[in-house]
Amino acid sequence: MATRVTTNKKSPPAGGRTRGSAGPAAAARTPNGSLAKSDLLALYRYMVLMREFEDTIIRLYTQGKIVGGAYTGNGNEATAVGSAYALSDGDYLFPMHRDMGAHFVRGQSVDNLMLMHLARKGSLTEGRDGTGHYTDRDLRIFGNISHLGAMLPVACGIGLAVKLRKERNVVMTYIGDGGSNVGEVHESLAMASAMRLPLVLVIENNQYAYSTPVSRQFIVERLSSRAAGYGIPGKTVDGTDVLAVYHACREAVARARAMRGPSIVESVTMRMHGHAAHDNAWYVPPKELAAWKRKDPIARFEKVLTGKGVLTAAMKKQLVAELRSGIEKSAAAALDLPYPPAEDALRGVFFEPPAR
Ligand SMILES: Cc1ncc(C[n+]2csc(CCOP(=O)(O)OP(=O)(O)O)c2C)c(N)n1
Ligand SMILES: [Mg+2]
Repeated sequence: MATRVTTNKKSPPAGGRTRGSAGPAAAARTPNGSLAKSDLLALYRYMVLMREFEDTIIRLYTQGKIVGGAYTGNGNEATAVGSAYALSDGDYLFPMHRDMGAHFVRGQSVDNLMLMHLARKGSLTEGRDGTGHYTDRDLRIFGNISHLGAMLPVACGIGLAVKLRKERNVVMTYIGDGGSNVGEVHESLAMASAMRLPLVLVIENNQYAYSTPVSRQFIVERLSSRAAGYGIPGKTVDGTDVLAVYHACREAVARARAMRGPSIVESVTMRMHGHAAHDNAWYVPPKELAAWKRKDPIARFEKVLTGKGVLTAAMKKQLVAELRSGIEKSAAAALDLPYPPAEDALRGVFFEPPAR
């Protein structure tokens, strides 16, 4: 496996396949990690893309075109995008179910993610799964499986491989406030810290684990304070502020790349929808939701960009129209494709001896 460390970013896709294209941010990054205007616009674009894509997923679900669950990261756009943007080409991403924007930042196409959600033939799992549970080895994206925390030991394994091969890549992974309590998270952090693995764990504290509020999950003030138990840095950031997330993750990534070991970044935000499309979140007090609505990550970043003169109302309108049309085309094309044949469902599950 070749070592690849560059600061190239993929072009934010409007829909369609965009693999391998270097984005406007490619050469603009300064060594201290400060962001050029093109980076700011790229971050904004990825966040809007995530919101637009997921709004479409919810619509397709309510139309009965997506079977199973439909999970979205409304409220998590700054966390998903800001964190993944701190990575470089050749790094590894282990996203969770609220991190659609991170897939896009790492170069995944709208088409591929649409095919995944619609479980159509030709999707990355050949239609066997209707969410983001896939692996794309080319892009070094290792998607989550249902069992919370189960991918953390796998992320550690990749980190160990990177270290043994003397590569300089970083593994970024995520866990929710609820998932942060499972045993594998502790086991993985114990191993990663003792072995100084190049791991960044983003804890997405979005106030709820399904219907359980954080007040009933733990009594520490900050989940990042748990880092002390592993002797590693832990930082808490405002998860509705994409720049705060980016800078905290960038620091953690730099530490990991220097083989100084793992870090925890706790990103505090709100899950603005129910657990999934089937859950109307009746248990969330309306006042709590309303307070977080005022901190919408996209609206918040829009204000920053408008204030800096980087974004205008006309640019925003054009961007949204362009992204929507790309997503619509992608959905229409995927809906035209068949489901995979039923007899294919078990393929790739059990060992298949080579044909004689
Ligand atoms: C080990 C395990 N326990 C329980 C579940 C069922 N489950 C799926 S998502 C979820 C809530 C997760 O909450 P959190 O980790 O805070 O992430 P969020 O959905 O809020 O982003 C639960 C309980 C599971 N998938 N895996
Ligand atoms: Mg949660």
